[in-house]
Amino acid sequence: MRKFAVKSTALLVAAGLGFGAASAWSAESLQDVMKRRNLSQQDLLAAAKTYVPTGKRDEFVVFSSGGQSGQIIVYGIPSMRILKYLAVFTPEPWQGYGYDENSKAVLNQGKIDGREITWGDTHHPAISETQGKYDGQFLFINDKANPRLAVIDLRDFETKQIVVNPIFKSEHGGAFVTPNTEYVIEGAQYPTPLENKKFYPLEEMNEKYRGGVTYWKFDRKEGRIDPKQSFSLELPPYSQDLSDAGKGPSDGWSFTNSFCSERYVGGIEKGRPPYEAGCSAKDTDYLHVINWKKAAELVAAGKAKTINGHKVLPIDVSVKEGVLFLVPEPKSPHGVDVTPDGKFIIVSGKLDTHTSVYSFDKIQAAIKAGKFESKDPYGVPVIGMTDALDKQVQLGLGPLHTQYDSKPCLAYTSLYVDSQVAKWNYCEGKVVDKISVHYNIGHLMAMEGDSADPKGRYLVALNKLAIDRFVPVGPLHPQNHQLIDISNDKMQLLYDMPLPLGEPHYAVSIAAEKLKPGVRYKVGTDSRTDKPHPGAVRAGEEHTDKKGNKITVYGTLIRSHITPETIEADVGDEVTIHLTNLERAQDETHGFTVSTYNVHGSIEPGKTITVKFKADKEGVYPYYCTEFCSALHLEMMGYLLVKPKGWKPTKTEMAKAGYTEADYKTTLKKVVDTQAVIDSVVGYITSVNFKDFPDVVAMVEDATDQLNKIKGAKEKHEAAAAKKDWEQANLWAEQVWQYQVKAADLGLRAKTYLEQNGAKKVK
Ligand code: CUK
Ligand code: CUA
Repeated sequence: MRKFAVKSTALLVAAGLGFGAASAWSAESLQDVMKRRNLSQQDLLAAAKTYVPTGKRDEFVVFSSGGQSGQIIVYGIPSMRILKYLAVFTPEPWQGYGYDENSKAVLNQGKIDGREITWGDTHHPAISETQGKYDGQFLFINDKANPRLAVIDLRDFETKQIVVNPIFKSEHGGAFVTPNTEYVIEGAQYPTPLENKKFYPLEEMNEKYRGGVTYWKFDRKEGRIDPKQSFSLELPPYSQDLSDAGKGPSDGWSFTNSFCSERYVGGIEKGRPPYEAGCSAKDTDYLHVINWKKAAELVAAGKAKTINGHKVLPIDVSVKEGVLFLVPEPKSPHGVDVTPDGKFIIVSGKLDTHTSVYSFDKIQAAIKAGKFESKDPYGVPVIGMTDALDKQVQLGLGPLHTQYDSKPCLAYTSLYVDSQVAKWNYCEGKVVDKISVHYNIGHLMAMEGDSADPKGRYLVALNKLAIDRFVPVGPLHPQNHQLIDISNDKMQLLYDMPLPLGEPHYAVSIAAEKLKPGVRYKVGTDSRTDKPHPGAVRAGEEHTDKKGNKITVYGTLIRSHITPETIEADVGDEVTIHLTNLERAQDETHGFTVSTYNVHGSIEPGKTITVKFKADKEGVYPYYCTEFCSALHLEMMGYLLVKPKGWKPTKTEMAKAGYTEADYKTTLKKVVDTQAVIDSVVGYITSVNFKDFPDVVAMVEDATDQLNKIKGAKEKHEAAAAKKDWEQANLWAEQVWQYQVKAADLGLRAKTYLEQNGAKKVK
């Protein structure tokens, strides 16, 4: 590093930029900047708390729902820098998601009744847990509109699976995981008949419509949900809302709240009062308390019925076997959040100023004693509110969601109507601080704040409206995520971040060091199945097959070359192109597209993808690499030739450039000079402990691959020179140089990496 710094100073001086120029910018003091930009001390403090200097990384990584985009937004804390959008329920061109066959296979799992659904209403992401703590292995998210759930593998941040809920028509109370990610919970929202495509009029709501909650079995080894081992509980036709899994003492239980337990049916066009009037008439709705461990045993013992091929535990069975109970909760409840120790369940009522703290112990005591105040119309036992409540705390107007601090008993609750965050102590039942946010806050999120081991430090307010916070961009505004420092007694607002991708409902955050994604795949991997791709080939094995009207290309990509460089088809042929990225170097992604055929792939090192299309129009279509991968990226191209029926060639030779012996000699000189650079780099690399750096070993492998190709090209230019074919001789000599340049580029990157990462001399 030091050496590098000295060098760059020397460069600056050489370029005529001495210290005179340098002091011109450093002359402006912090005070000058404060004055010029109209910043307060408080602003500077906030800036210092969020600024992540160039080259440094964030402490936490956030996975935010991307709302209606059907994607997930990944950003860092405290910088609030967006790192990536993860393609989940909707096509995403950059990642080739929905434009190559492998990712289409994942999206196709999300078809409902055969219909392709190209949007999603994502609400709640969840990180996989081990003993209630985030383990950073998997991520789940739900689609409220089209009841679906997706599995994302955090080894490569790619969506691997979408499952469609077999009995719901909408869902909201997911994704929430049980403490060891045995199940992913997904609760319904609006009651409907559970049988597929079954019509019952709204007059039969009470009899024929149902809610429910699904427990998707997660197979951690496979990294996939196993629908066959999954099941649901049939629930009364209340609108089930959010869910949370018990942990610690409450492990084995889960909690799902509800609104509109009135089962009111609106219809203002028929003269009936509207939904919002009828659905908030009663003072209380119901918290569903479910013993999922026992429910799973009952399902395994054959007590479930099968609806649409899915195991469903009927209400009467759940009641008889003691796995389902109700507890009244205040008016139009919204959040339900189990405390880190698993002892309490915190619920807020949107139309109530109180937040209710339920005691799991008390609920259990009432169940054991058989002490119920009543039964609901479906026979489900109702535990008296006072028999279940630990306390109620007045927090403010429109309390919604609650998150937890690393310090015991401290919680944060969003106040939608007040546009505030309340910090409060749920053991003592008192508010300790409040901070205003801009504007109506929905969810809020503290670092790992819904796990058994919250990390404190920061909180993000997920505001529903941004109104006037940002430079206007038209009537549709971005959402506003506001970063708040919670490391001290008083909360401090630090930063506003506009999020320009849907209405992000909920977000989860994890300590950055817990995430250890790979940088390359084993060569020939289908990243969507995690299995070897049948179309993968190694260098030298590339070939094109034609059978009838089907053309299959087994190709490769490596800087700056696509093999093959021409694909010939007859109009009407079906073209399948498999492409393997042979690179081992980190971040050497290639993209691939064929002009006007609406295909695109993002092929990271080692990955194999397939694009497929019908060459249904004659013509000449360039294909090329879409990532600026190297100095000769623009040359990373080829042609798809779609020939009309019965076409015959008339000209059989390519035009010549007219290279001479002198050109050939110049190229040879260039080759010798470049070899000297390579030798010096190789000398350095082998003089240090490069084998201790896996990234460098990968780069050396790539470089060696390139250098190994020189022999064949050299034989060709020497043979051509012997025949005085200077055209061929010069071009093949140029190709030798190409291989050298790529090897040298990798070598220099490896050298810089070693210098910056403290490589040590070896004898
Ligand atoms: S919900 Cu949007 S603010 Cu879908 Cu979690 Cu509460
Ligand atoms: Cu590969 Cu550009």
